[in-house]
Amino acid sequence: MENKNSSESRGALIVLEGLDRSGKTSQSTRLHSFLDGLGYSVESWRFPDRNTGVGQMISSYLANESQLDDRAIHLLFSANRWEKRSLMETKLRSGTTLIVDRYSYSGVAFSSAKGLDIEWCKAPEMGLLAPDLVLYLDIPPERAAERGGYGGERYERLEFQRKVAKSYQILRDSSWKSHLFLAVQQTIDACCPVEDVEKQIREVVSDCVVTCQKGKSISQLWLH
Ligand code: DGP
Repeated sequence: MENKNSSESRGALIVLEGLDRSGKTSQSTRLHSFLDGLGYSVESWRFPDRNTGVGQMISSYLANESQLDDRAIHLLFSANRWEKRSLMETKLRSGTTLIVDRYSYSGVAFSSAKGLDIEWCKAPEMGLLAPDLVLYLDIPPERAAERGGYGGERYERLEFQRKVAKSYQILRDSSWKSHLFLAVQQTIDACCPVEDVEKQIREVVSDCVVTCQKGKSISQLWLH
């Protein structure tokens, strides 16, 4: 988006990223209650959104009920985000803060962990809304695997999660830094007790929400 409505008060787009079992879902819930308690309009979203037709194809792939080419599933995950883009923008402009459990960074990290070229993986994500804050819940793959075990979906294997962790690291080293002016990226040590992680998250999120409420333009992902 250009600079129109640049000073308009709006909700913040906050993304939580990390390996499977890094604690994103519990922290999203806690953050939601915190912001709600402060009187903000807030919604919790997650990707993949398994409720849409595309989401159901993704869900069946993750459950190993269907087989798809690596590039085809990559594009489906991306399409699943594109089909929610317009609603996402409407919500933000109406003042609702969105806490989003996984976004384009998962898209790139998981697919590039399979060996797909990182730039190829980023391409279909270009033009989606850029988050105002990306929180990476940092946890070693081995620690994540110890947390009550994996649920048995396609990617929930230690060896693969190690590759995903490396991909996230590459993204954080290059791509994330290159758009730091669009989104603040924070790495949160997810090995700490859950209350400590929650406290760290509250601190950075509060600043971000206030900034967006005062007025901040909405940017697009990876177009610069
Ligand atoms: P979740 O519902 O957060 O447990 O995610 C389901 C699985 O799908 C999880 O292993 C992470 C993976 N995943 C999430 N988003 C994407 C994506 O855009 N692309 C790929 N390849 N995998 C993804």
